Amino acid sequence: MKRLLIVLTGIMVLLGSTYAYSFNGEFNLNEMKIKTSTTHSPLKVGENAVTVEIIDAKGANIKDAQVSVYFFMPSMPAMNYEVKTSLDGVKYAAVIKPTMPGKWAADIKVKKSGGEESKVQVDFEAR
Ligand SMILES: [Cu+2]
Repeated sequence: MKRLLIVLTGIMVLLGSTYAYSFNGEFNLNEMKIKTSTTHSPLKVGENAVTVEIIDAKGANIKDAQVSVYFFMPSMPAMNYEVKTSLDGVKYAAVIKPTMPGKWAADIKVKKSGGEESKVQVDFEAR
């Protein structure tokens, strides 16, 4: 019984560390659902292709928004970069380049056509 608890705790810690700093996520923003993803998890120092998918309340992809990714190191505010995305199919794609390993955050900025800009924050790690 005790061993089972230890194993379960170990699994939870592992899952926690995998999920907490992944760029992959799903967020609610106003009436939209924002899905962020990358093929590398965690991200690496250097170039990483990332995508942002925006889905409206009816489940349809929003494809006419302006989407940019502002990413920075919360512990080193001078390290900050912003990239615009371009629509690739139904997703907005960009390449982001964390310049050193550690904890980063990205503001996913979404401006719907004729609307105001809003954003969600993704915490991620680069290794
Ligand atoms: Cu830094």
